[in-house]
Amino acid sequence: MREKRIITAALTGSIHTPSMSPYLPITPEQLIEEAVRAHEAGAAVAHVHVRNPATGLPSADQELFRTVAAGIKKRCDMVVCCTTGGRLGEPVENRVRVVASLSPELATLNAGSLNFALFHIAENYTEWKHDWERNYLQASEDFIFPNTFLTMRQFLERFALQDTKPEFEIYDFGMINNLSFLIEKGHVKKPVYLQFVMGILGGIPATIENFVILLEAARKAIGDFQFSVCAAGRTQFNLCTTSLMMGGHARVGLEDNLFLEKGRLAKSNAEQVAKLVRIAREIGIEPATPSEARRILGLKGLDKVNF
Ligand code: KMH
Ligand code: ZN
Repeated sequence: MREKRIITAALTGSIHTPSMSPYLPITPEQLIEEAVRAHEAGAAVAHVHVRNPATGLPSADQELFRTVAAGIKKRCDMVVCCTTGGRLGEPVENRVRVVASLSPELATLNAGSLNFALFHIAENYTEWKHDWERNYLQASEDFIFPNTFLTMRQFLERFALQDTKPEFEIYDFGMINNLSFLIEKGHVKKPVYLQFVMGILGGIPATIENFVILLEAARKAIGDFQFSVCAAGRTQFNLCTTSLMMGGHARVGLEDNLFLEKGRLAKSNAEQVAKLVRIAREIGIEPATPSEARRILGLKGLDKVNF
């Protein structure tokens, strides 16, 4: 039997802006459609951010989250993984609200603070569809993504109340220590699920060498765990393939990379999922179904969400 691995589709995120690709999903209808197509291509998990449907500005609106999560649930049994990273500058309290309101099976928990810089991406574009886009990106030159120990502890308390599993986003080495501390103090139950987020300016560069060392450091500090990787931009498929080869899961999607290959925009999240599934099958790996993903990650089940 082939090994089963979880593919996550990060549908839209809060980094890319509408001017960068006509294929970036914005409205709830587009997000739902993208999730369903990604599922058909082999993704078991949809990582969900929402955007203002009129402007594309990343949003923390609970009704938008509910519409998207419920719309996905109506059409397929994917695991919905809600963001608590939100968008640049969103108050911490707003970011975590989605856990209490939707009680998802899985949600991100960013495992430390970092400079989270996107201003350099703005240099590649000259024409903007919306007024907010350029300023949003440029403001990140002076932005710290805040995830203090207090924030992490408070987020974990909310997650525990809902039995929502945290997906720990690890952007650099120090965050492994943060997580190990939270486990030691009893704030986090094992087994944990780690998402290595590589290639953000402010975090660790997305190289295979760095990934191997990160993984080794995490094993020393935490022991056994489930892990996945996502990588910004053109390193996406190299790192995802490496993760599959090293026993991990992988996340693709337009949140992390707008391209399918150099110079060719991905026309959908599903195109990226399908590419990773082709690679996976070549090396004897089969994408996990949502039920298999639930078993692998130990999730509470789709009947226990509130959407
Ligand atoms: N787009 C970054 C904020 C999250 O959503 O919480 C990485 C991320 C984290 O996916
Ligand atoms: Zn995200």
